[in-house]
Amino acid sequence: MASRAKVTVIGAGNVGATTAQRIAEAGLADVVLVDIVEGLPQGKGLDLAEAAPVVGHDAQVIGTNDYADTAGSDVVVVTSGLARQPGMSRDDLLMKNAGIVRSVVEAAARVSPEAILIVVTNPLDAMCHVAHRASGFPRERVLGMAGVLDSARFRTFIAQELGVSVEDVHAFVLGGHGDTMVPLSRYSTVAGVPITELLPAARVRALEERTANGGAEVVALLKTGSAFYAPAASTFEMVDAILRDRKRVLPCAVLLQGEFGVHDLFVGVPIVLGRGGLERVFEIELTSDERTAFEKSAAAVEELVQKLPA
Ligand code: NAI
Ligand code: 2OP
Repeated sequence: MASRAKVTVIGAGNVGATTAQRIAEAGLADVVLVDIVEGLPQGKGLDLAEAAPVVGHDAQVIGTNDYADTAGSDVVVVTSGLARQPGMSRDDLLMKNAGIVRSVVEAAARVSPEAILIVVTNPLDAMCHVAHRASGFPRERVLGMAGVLDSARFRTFIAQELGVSVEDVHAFVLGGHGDTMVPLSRYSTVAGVPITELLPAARVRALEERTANGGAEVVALLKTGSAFYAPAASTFEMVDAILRDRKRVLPCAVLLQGEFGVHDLFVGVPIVLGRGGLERVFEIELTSDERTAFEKSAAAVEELVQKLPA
């Protein structure tokens, strides 16, 4: 009988621990939770393992500070990083998280050379570049999670606006994970009908803007942290698509090599996601306005990437 898959989640904070919980409770894979803080991943890992008899799953969950325990992972999720502190500029955060992502990816890739990496740490698209370089993995095995989350937010707002089930709402948000993200309303549908045919243009615009501010809206409410339930659910969806080879069409940050007219830059686009990771970039036609917005978003990512140390 085949053994369960193994997923390492680096960073046992809000997003990491909640992602570990989802993976284990779905019985999808054994989970190794890693953090730099001693005791934190061990404590959360033990707590999650002790929930198993009640939840009714057999996945193993452990916590560790030692990358040896992560060896042979099928998927490695990177959530380790700092939140922006008062007095810290965006660039300070970029440099600090780049250092963290580089070191954890180097350590994890050394012992799991065949793993697929899912990067979550912000600034997302720039951190994908760091992970790609640090791992030396091919682009098929380095993916960023943001588009699934941003699209989930857009779907939520559309469903609430129209009073319909979220299940019947599909949406695509492309571009970088930031203010310049590109919610594609023309491709966002309720039971196959584009929302541009169901809502006045001003309402569509308002939903797009709320989506682009979705992360900030939660931060403003929480005050001491950022969103983690929807980010963890979105990361889980990617892990599930990979381990169960589902060929899901999901917006993910991937290294574009000419697709959508972009070269050597991680940006969010729809892809076919399966056991091979990025199996195909799912190219769609953009209008000239959509293309302009996408190019602006890609330029914002490029600006951050240029600031990264070589
Ligand atoms: P958190 O602060 O709760 O957890 C971060 C964890 O990383 C902490 O436990 C910390 O000890 C750990 N850590 C720091 N340096 C480390 C190292 N060198 N090795 C191992 N662990 C280390 O933060 P949260 O809420 O879990 O967010 C994590 C990251 O994910 C942040 O950068 C956040 O901005 C980002 N994020 C990205 C989203 C996206 O859509 N891509 C959505 C939500 C969060
Ligand atoms: C979010 O969108 C903080 O990137 C994070 O919630």
